[in-house]
Amino acid sequence: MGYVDEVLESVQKKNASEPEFLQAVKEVLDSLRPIVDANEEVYRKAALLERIVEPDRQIKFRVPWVDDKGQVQVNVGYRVQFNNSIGPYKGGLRLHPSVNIGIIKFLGFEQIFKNSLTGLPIGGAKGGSDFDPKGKSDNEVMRFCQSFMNELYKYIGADVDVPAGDIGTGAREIGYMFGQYKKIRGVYEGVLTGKGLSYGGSLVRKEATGYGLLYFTAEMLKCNGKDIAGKTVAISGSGNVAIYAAEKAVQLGAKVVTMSDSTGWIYDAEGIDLDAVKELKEVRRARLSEYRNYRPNSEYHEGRGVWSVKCDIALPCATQNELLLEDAKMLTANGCFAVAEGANMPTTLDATEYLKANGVLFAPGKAANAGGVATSALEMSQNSERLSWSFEEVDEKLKGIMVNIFHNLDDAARRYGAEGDYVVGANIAGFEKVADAMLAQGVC
Ligand code: NDP
Ligand code: 2IT
Repeated sequence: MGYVDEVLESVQKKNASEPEFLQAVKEVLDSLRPIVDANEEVYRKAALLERIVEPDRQIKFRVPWVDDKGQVQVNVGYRVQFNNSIGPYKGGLRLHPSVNIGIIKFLGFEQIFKNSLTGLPIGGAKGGSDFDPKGKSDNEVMRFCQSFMNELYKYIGADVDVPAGDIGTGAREIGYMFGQYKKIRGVYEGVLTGKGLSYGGSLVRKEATGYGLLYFTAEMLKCNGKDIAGKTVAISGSGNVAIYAAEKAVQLGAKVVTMSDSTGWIYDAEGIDLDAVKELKEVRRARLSEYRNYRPNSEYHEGRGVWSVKCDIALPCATQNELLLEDAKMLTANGCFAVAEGANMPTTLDATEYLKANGVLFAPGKAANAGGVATSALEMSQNSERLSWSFEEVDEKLKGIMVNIFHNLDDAARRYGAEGDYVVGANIAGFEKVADAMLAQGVC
């Protein structure tokens, strides 16, 4: 049995109850086969693959907090510090009832390669809790965040581990967590990114993942003789990533016709009214079903279905495994020619294979959505030098990083005989730097 298959078998045995983690590891290791074959002796001796699939540490803790009725509630908190070979641990905090250790491990594992692709010195980590911010008052969210930080502060720091936002964690939650960290440690440092602009946040961080996704997609299209202007785009999700992906798509001349939340999806043939979505989601924290109050000619559908509409480009920006094989078939049949992942692992493995086999340009999340964490790293730089850069400066850097990522993975795919396979390219390009650093640093 080859080295990759041996490690895959062992990972499957040890993590049988963590399907999302197994899915992420399988996708990465399968596509690393050409580089592993070329370096098998060195990697085997150093147990490089066995080490890269095992987190440095997994932290799990109780998060008790008091709700508005005076009742004590208990949630579980996690931080998985996966790999710090190329820089301090870095990755978001997800607050969603579906959070468990397997989901945090898959996200932390993906983050290693994504962070490496940015070209910036950041290692891979992820954390979060099964706390559900939906329907909670600001005071309840604050008490939860303070309790979460009462434990997390022990394990993080500006040069150690720098968390940020993810599903359910936005500027409000980061603010409460930053306040509590500062109160406990008495240190004013860039321990979190995605901070408010008045206390060390970076311009463009809010927009960065969505904007970066479009910068990447535009470059991918350009290098394949296509243009984003005039195209119809289907987007899923209506959170941070989806909203700013839609904004940049429109700025680049495309028309966005769908968005979704966990309850249903909207179709607006004339193009989504983003001001309405921002007001619904960023201000009122309401359901997308209310969009029809703003745009009576639009459609609202309960449940799934966002990938059933006719579009040229699909941008899944909600959550993992939201684009299934049947969706890939519908998209292809309807003439969609590019799928770029704004979310982490939104496309199932069989759907990815189908899209690639049918000539759809496919941009994997660890490359296409890296603009968020890249701009977080720019926030860390600004915090370190105690300066703030202008919107234009950060946006220009973000654009340069996304264009570079595309060319690095395009080159890596070519070097290993997989031209046009951006999954293989992203995994190999992300892995190369981490592998090199791990080998150089000895057994640790
Ligand atoms: P938000 O919480 O801002 O928005 C999430 C959106 O996805 C909401 O519309 C939400 O609907 C929907 N959603 C979440 N879970 C589900 C589910 N189980 N089923 C259906 N819809 C769901 O999160 P973000 O926009 O920040 O994150 C979206 C994705 O992008 C995630 O995969 C995240 O890991 C990834 N990502 C985020 C980055 C960032 O900088 N924020 C960076 C890189 C990747 P509802 O409100 O109804 O729950
Ligand atoms: O998945 C991701 O890259 C994020 N949620 C952003 C992480 C970060 O540290 O900015």
